[in-house]
Amino acid sequence: MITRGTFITRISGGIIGLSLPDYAWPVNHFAGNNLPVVISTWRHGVAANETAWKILSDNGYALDAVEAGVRVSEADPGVNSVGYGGIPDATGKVTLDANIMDEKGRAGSVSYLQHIKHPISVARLVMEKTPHVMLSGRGALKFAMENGFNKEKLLTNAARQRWKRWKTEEKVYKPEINSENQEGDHDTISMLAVDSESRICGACTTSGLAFKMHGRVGDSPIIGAGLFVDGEIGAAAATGTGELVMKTLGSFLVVENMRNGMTPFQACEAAIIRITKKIPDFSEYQVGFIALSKSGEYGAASISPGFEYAVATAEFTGLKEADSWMKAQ
Ligand code: SD4
Repeated sequence: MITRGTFITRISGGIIGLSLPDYAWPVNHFAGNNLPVVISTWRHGVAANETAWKILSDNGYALDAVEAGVRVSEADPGVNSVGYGGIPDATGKVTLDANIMDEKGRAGSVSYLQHIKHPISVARLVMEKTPHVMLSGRGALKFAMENGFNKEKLLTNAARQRWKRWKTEEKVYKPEINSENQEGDHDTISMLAVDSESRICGACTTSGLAFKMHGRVGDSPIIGAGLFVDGEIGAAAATGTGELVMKTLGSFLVVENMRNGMTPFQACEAAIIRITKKIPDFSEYQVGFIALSKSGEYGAASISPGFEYAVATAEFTGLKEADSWMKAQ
């Protein structure tokens, strides 16, 4: 377990010196001995990683791996903040955000997309087939349908029941998604992978915060907020209350921290510290970052305890819990 002292000392060492710290990492820093590596957010990341790993271990491309991986969560009605089965907004509509980036810095995203089960694949097409980075709302839907995607009903009975209960019992939008009171409402999947040829890519897909205001778009489709990849350095992605991540451009910050010499774990911690400095009521929210370097080192950090992330490497497959700012206090 880390203490407040070590948490802050490590960060200030990195910020002041902008160089690697001169001590061994006791916890939560994982060296990349072998490529490939894939990491993703939350418990459902284990199944998603499994699909990604099949591609990676067959010397496949990291971009194919992250797309195929997060599609597992998008299709799973039990994952209630992603794709099919996602909890709707305050008006009962399932609206989706997704973002994908490759090792060359190319990016594609969709926001406020309805009726399409796999927004990540639409985002990839935006990246590969258009001169743009982001398509939104009806335009994104039209683009998807022109490219062979079918309109589907994404609101499951279970999600509809949750929404009905929320409408009658709670009515007001409460963006509190701390791990203690989450009720499973925050399980966006963000996935980062580096393949055996050192190509690093990332994907992020979500139905956003449960019962959000109609029209609300979160951090997940915003390049540099929910996801950022720099093929020379590494990649980072976020989960949690997107408003905090957007206001601090969290994933970009994590990658820049790595560029300046921090390890992935230290870079995530520094981005969490930035949130605690800039956002007065940060402790009411959960945010988690995962990061992966081009050489396969990885790490994660969060505001509150309880943020788990899934890892698949040749040596380890399973879940790890990120160090949290709250626990370190
Ligand atoms: C959002 N960041 O829309 C997403 C939600 C999320 O885990 O990640 N939940 O703000």
